[in-house]
Amino acid sequence: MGRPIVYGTAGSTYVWSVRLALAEKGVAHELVEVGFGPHREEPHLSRHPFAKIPAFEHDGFQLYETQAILRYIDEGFPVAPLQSTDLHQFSRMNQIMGIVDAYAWPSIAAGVLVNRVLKPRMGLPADEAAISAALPRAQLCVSEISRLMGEQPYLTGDRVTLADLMVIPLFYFFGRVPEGEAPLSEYPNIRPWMRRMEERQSFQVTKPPPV
Ligand SMILES: N[C@@H](CCC(=O)N[C@@H](CS)C(=O)NCC(=O)O)C(=O)O
Repeated sequence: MGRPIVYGTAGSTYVWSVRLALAEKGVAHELVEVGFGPHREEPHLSRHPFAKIPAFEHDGFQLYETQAILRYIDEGFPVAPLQSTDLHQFSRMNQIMGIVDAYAWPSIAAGVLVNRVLKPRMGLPADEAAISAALPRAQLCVSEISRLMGEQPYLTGDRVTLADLMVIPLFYFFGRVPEGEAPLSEYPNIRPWMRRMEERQSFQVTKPPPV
């Protein structure tokens, strides 16, 4: 089998989740740089007609949508499984992955991080109203993920699953802006879980370079 190709940029939370999954499996991959912004030009549009990142390719098989890519990686490289066979843990993982797509990414990434981090980097003003509007939902995401995790070392049990890999990039970046400081520290299980994730080799080898 050839090396998977990930199209995107290291600082994208979704791209990072895909790279984390590959690293957890010990699968080397190629990262082909496709930056932020509307990727509407070819050849990216052929890989991802919705003009987002990541796109993924393995042995000529092309795929987009992070959840689909993550499951492909876990099923395609069976070593070190990232999905539990326990029905409750498996369902909790799927629930948290759904929370990321429906609520956490739109509030934490699109609402807070894009305005607090990305726009200023591009010389654009932050939309403070958008940040304020996104914060209650971002805080709810943290509290709900904390509640679902409970006393377990990882989000759905004793082992890292795809849910942990979808959440950690968002919480890591959220922890680096003033708005994320209080919500992430409010729940006793969240910071220790983040530290556990950040200590993993997969995190260390995929961590985006500081900009
Ligand atoms: N549903 C997509 C969402 C991907 C997504 O929103 N990616 C962001 C970067 S983290 C993006 O491409 N943003 C650029 C844009 O919206 O133009 C997935 O699960 O992969």
